[in-house]
Order: sequence, then structure tokens, then C-alpha cells
Amino acid sequence: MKSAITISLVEEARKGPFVYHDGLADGCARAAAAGFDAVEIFVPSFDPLPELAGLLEQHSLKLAAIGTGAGWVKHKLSLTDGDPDKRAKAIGYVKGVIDLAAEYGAPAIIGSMQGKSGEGTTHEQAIGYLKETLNALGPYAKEKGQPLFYEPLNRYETNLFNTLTEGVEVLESLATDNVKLLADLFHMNIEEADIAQAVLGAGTHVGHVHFVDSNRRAAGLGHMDHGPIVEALKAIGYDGYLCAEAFPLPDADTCAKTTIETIKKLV
Ligand SMILES: [Mn+2]
Repeated sequence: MKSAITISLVEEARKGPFVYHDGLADGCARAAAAGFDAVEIFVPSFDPLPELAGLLEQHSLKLAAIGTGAGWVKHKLSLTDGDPDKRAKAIGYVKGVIDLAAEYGAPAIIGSMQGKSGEGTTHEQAIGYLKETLNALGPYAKEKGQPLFYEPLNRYETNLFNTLTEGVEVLESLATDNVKLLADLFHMNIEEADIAQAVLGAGTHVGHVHFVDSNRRAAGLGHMDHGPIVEALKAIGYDGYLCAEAFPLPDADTCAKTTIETIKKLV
């Protein structure tokens, strides 16, 4: 397993659960100094990132993934919007991020862009739209040589799918095998009966991990027991990233250092 840490370039997400908020150059330098293998970036749009390739090279970092969440946070686009035009725009946004990430050999993440039902859609309709979308975007990402990550969120953020088990059911109902689950330990801490068991149950469907603590601080700064979770990830043969998608508390560098210490201790 490899380590990654988040950089947000989205001004509206300055209070969001991302470790670095002061640009790519600052984030890459600090991620490398803290000993991370990769960065995960939260972008405001799918516009090119002209400085990224040079910064990754300079700091010997990889790109772990790019998040699409600003499609919702900034542009209010949802893949399950009842309005077909807005849904098409949302799909276009995710395709743009898939293209951008693929330039650096990385996948895109669908988290908050999955939206929720009940705002102009029935639950069945919203789930139908989500599956339709994943069936279209999974093969699109495959053409670019990347998986697509789908992230079940906790009940306060979506009413679609909240657990890894539900996520597996969705994935197994799709016509594509190119969508993988993002296991976010913060969401799982709210929704799962047993986080390690949920990881074991999801098995090879797990494609990415947001590695944080119960309070969305760095792994090691809350009350989660990461030992059995990492053991479960080892047992399923997980070799992807453990990515710190955490609040920069008490500050970004302490968050980074604590995450790396927890990973070194357990992996
Ligand atoms: Mn997450």
C-alpha cells in the first residue's frame, strides 16, 4: 500500500476535509517533505493544470486521483439530477475530470456528485440515473486506461448508498467491471457495523481508501482502531493508496506527519 495526501484548489472548499489549501506548488512540496508517495487533488474545474507534471517530477510524487466534488460544490451539478440537461452537464464534467486525471495516469472519484434522491426525483429514479451514469462513465474511464472510483457517503451527505455492502451490490448490477469502490473510513465509521469486516466483504471491489480517523482528522488523532482495518486491507490484497482526506488539524503539517506515522506503524 502507498500513501497519498489531499490538496484542494477549490476556494469554496477552504473549510473542507483537505490537508493542503495553498496551491499545487505548496502542497506538493509539503507532501514530499512529509514522505508521501502521492497527492490527490480536488480541482475547481477540468481545466489543464500546467504546473502539475513538473511538480510531480520535481518532488518524485505520483498523482493518486482527482476528485470531481467541485462539480457539486461549485457548479451544483449532480449525476442524479431530475433535469436531463443538468444531468448531461454533470456527466460532461466528470468526463472532463477523467480526461484530466488520465493525463497523469490517475483515476477520477465520484463522491458528492452522485447527489441524492427526493429533490425532483424518486429514490428509484435517482438510483436508476446513478447506475446509468456509472455504466456510461466506467467504460469511458477504461478507454483512458483508468478505473473509476465510486464513493459511498454517510447518510448526512447522500440517501443513495451509504455502506460498502450496498456499493458492492451496485457495482455487481452494472454492465461495466471498471468501477471500483472508494472506502472512506470517516463515512464507514458512521455507517458500518464493523469497518474491517466491511472491507473484507468488499474484497477486490475496493480501489481506493480515504484513510482518516473517526472525526475526519488524521489517522491517529481520533478514536478509530486502524490496526484491524489495515489487516483487512492486507487480507484482500489491497495495493492502492491510503489517502489522507482529513481536516488540517491542529495544522496541515501535523496532520501529514501523524498520517505517515500511522501508516508506517501498521502497513
Ligand atoms: Mn472521501
